[in-house]
Amino acid sequence: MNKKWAMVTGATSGIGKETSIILAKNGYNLILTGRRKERLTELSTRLKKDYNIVPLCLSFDISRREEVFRSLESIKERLEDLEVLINNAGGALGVSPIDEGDIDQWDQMIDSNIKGLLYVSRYCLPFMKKRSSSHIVNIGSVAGRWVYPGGNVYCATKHAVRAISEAMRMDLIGSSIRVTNIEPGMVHTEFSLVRLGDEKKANEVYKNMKPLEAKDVAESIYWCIERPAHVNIHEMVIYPTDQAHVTMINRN
Ligand code: 8X3
Repeated sequence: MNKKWAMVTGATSGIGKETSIILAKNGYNLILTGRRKERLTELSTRLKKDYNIVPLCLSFDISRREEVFRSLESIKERLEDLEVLINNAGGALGVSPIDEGDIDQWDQMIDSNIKGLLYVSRYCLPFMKKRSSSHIVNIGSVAGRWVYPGGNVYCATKHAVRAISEAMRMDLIGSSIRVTNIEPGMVHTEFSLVRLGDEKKANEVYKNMKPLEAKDVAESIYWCIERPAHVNIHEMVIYPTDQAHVTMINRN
């Protein structure tokens, strides 16, 4: 039986949820975090039923530093065993041009996608560093490599995730911690609904094309984690076949 412990932030939906399922299926013990407590409980019940894994669930808002540290502090003995950290929480809000952007949305993206990732990593890394092997997987985006109209601040946060991933690798060399930055293109999750706040508009995004599913990305994450300890996949860009570049989509 695999006794490894993994933590997934933003486990309540999309890529985070599918990654949690794949990890549970493969015998990982899990620490799941998210804002929506009921969804964490629902997922936890499912994982117990299907895979006999009872996750440790922590409900907090990743953008609130005190909340994050208080929650992680409450399970700090468990973090001694943490081998895999999936920094998945975050998202996009809005597509306004930069001169019309909603500043609250900017703050929220910066606070979750960058600062939240840093808070969790900063707390967990000293524990992970003590292990003979461990792995941080940051969920970046193709928006962390290329910018597109209306992407402005969201793209900036994902560029930051890429920079942080590179910095982590440099600062942690010699510690046996692997760092992978996963960079998906269009994935069919709540992503567009949250970003646009409108179901009809969100459906338009994926109209007449076949996007990635969260499970496709989760399987790729799992593949990276399962490489031997001396193999570190630095970055993985995953587009759907119908998307050749951030703004080039086949809808025929
Ligand atoms: C999600 C991909 O292209 O909508 O991060 O920015 S994209």
